[in-house]
Amino acid sequence: MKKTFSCIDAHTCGNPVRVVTGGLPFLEGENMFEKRQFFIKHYDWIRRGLMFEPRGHDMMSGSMLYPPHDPENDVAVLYIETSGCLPMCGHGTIGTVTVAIEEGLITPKVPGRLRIETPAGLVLVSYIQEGEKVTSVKLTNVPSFVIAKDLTINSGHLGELTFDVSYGGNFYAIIEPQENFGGLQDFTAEQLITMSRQLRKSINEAYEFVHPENPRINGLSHIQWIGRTLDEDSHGRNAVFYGDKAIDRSPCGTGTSARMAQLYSRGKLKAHEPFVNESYIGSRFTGEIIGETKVGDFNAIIPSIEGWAKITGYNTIFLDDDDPYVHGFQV
Ligand code: PYC
Repeated sequence: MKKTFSCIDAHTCGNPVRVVTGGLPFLEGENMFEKRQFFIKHYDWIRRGLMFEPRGHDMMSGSMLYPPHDPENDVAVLYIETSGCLPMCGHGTIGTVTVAIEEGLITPKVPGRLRIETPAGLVLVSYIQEGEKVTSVKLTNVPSFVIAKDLTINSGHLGELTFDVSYGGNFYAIIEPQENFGGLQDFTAEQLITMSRQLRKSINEAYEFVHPENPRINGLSHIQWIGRTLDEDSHGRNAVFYGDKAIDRSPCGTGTSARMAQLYSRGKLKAHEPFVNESYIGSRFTGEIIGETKVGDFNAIIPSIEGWAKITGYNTIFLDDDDPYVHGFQV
């Protein structure tokens, strides 16, 4: 059997976003979180086929658009990537909005604004369109909060490390420069990947992280290494590890949200101050704390993230059962 998927490929500040526009499966569920569970149970082969080699690569990520459940909203999004289906993805949202508006996939109820249902909750977006191009997308992310501070772990490669864990749509261990770690600038992407994989495993063995309002969001999935900025006008720089072999080429929307929540909780970032965050390759998002709230007993921020994306082309992809690698592979 051969299945055909129409895709529009794009990148957000360097990180790929493959928006699947044709061949989407019907998903059961009352909201995007339930639909995500249904997709994982019945259709994960689509994700693997479209994200893994030979049709994708270690950094590949993407999205699928569905009708909203609440008629007040414009669209619902399922995120897919090499590690699974993230509850929320910032760079994925910026890329998806750029593709959806430039290609006319959705008609916003209010031009320049979108209300997007994601598995992690409602995400509000504003965008700037100049002619046919979307030049900037700003999203209000889900409430972000620090769940644990000053934890320690024997990291294997670097010895003992101290870190905070913060939620920005995914759980992040944030490793700031310290005695055994001088900053991400001292390491190649390859080295960061090797260290992160072991570190994530050790942290998940030693600690448990559960979202206080949705226990099905749990476990540390991402490591965020902090380091010196490339541009003196920037306020931060990260290298975000996700999946098994990926270092985000963008500054990572959920990662930047988690980082702002951490800086805020440590009194190092105030509400309404711009936070220009660089990625491993030097591309930039501008974050801002636009409000404060509570998640369970935790003090949380409402972060906004602004960035840009570019469409790279159209892609018609076959998943054909006569191909031994129809569902992809990882090496
Ligand atoms: O931008 O939130 C993000 C993201 C998550 C994983 C890769 N990018």
